[in-house]
Amino acid sequence: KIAAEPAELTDGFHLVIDALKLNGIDTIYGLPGIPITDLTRMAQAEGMRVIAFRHEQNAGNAAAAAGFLTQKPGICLTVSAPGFLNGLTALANATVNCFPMILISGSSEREIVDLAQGDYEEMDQLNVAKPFCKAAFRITYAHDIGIGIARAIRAAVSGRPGGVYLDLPAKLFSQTMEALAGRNSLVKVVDPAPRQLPAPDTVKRALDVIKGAKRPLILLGKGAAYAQADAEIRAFVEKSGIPYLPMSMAKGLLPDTHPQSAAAARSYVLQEADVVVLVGARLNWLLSHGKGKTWGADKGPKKFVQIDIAATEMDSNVPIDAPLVGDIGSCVSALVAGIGAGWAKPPADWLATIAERKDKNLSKMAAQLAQSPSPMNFHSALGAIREIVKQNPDAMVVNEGANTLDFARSIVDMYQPRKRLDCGTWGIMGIGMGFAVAAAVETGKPVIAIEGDSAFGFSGMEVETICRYNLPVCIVVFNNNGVYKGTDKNPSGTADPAPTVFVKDSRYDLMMEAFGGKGVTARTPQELTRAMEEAIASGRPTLINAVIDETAGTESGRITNLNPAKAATKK
Ligand code: FYN
Ligand code: ADP
Repeated sequence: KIAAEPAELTDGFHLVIDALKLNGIDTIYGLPGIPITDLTRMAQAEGMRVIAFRHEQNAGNAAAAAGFLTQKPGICLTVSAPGFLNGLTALANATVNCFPMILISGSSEREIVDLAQGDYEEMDQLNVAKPFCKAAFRITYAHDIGIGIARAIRAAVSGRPGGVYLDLPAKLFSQTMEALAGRNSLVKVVDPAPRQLPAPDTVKRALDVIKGAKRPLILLGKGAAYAQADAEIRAFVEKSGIPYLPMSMAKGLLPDTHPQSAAAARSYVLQEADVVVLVGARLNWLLSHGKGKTWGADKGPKKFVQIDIAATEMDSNVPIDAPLVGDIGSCVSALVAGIGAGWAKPPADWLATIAERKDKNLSKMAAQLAQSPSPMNFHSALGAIREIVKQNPDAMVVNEGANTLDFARSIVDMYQPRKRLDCGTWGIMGIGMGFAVAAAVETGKPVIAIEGDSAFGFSGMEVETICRYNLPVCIVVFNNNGVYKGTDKNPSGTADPAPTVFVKDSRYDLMMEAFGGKGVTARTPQELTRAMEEAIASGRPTLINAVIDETAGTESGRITNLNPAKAATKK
């Protein structure tokens, strides 16, 4: 008698990897540990790129940035309870920013967790995650891995993109099933983010509102950058002749040097425009909720056209006169199709006044950039970086901080779409090194991370990760000895430093040297330029400790107004 051949088996580990690969996901950002250590090893063995971090929040931020750059959900893989919670901050941030991402966490055994019997890293992760993401799922059986991952992918990228949590209990990984049945259980998601065409009457309404404008303005947000509808957006701007204002991560969608950019006349155009076309930008705090002084409340009502994939975004802060619900590519194409012969460009006096305001601000900026104080201030250091980015327009720029963020936004021009990653919708610190790693991994281009010294502290340990994977990341730390500035004193007479100051004259560059990268201290724009040129030419991980005047900088940069006033001590 001949014994039957044992059937070839697969297991939960391999089904997870195969399901991701089948859907074109080739990179995992994560941090190994119980119960997903072997998953990271096997994923690498199966040809996936596994980027292991030193803290899950940074891995999560990397996954989020990868999602923004590629339109595929970035994957963050973490261990249970504390690792999961660390990743959750990034998941929440991805959701708030509309970046597609999936946080996959190993979890402890359900029956023990649900009876609160005290498992290793016990936590009801699925329920904890729910308020912080778009959707949350748990997979209990190996044969559901295919459909579970398909569901997570579609949830992350369809409609308004965002974060998805996927809970994988430890026992799932070692479950086996026949290999053929396993293969058949996998799902390749068909058209994960279907186009959503705007209804024709909504397009007509929008065109009518725009045609009625005397002082029209287009406002491009990071949704427009995410949409990868670059040619359509350019056609809309150029054919309509309407001036445009980019939100920070929409910079470069059209080059910042474009004659129609009104970035340098921001306050003026927000106040004066009578019709505003929002393209993938929300009227949240970054846009003063669409009302008040910023929007020239005393200058008469404005009309809004809003393009967004999320219907519920309309009327969130002010009434929207012409909502255009659909994907940006389809909506903008429909508008372009309506701009035919006989389209009247915006009135010349509107364009002329914007140009005048813009020139004034540009000259003011040029004068500031022409100065070279010692020690450097934000302008002189950023002036050097501005030239480097001009010479390397395909480099990725990551930017966080308070003053370092705000000055860089207006000083460092961007020339290509999706090259700028920053603090985003929440205005958070801590995205720096996670975003920088993803920018390097996903694009292969040089990365310039412009970091406030405080901001850098949140993810600084990832310089080891950058060195380990030998990524072409050049970090410039704007070292002014503290948060906002380095001059605060402790008024109480105790020996403690003020809460806003750091160790004076810190050598952040030595952190990079510790892991084999290149560390440089730059005290002049020339030294900064030289070090950046070398970093880009060599592709070596580099950290430049840029010494900035500790008196430079203002409280909270350009958002000082958000600081609650000291009511109790007010005279
Ligand atoms: C802009 N400007 C320029 C240029 N670009 N002048 C000359 N040349 C160029 N290229 C002008 C612009 O017209 C404005 O002047 C001014 O510079 C500032 O422009 P900016 O930066 O675009 O706009 P503003 O007013 O700061 O925008 C508000 C904001 C922004 C809320 C969108 O501040 C922002 O994105 N903030 C994020 C802050 C954050 O997240 N911080 C992290 C937390 S810090 P005027 O037109 O004269 O006004 C915790 O403490
Ligand atoms: P910013 O901070 O640059 O102003 P926001 O994050 O506030 O940008 O706005 C982005 C908007 O873009 C969100 O409301 C989101 O729903 C929308 N969005 C994202 N992707 C698309 C897309 N492909 N089509 C249409 N709208 C999109």
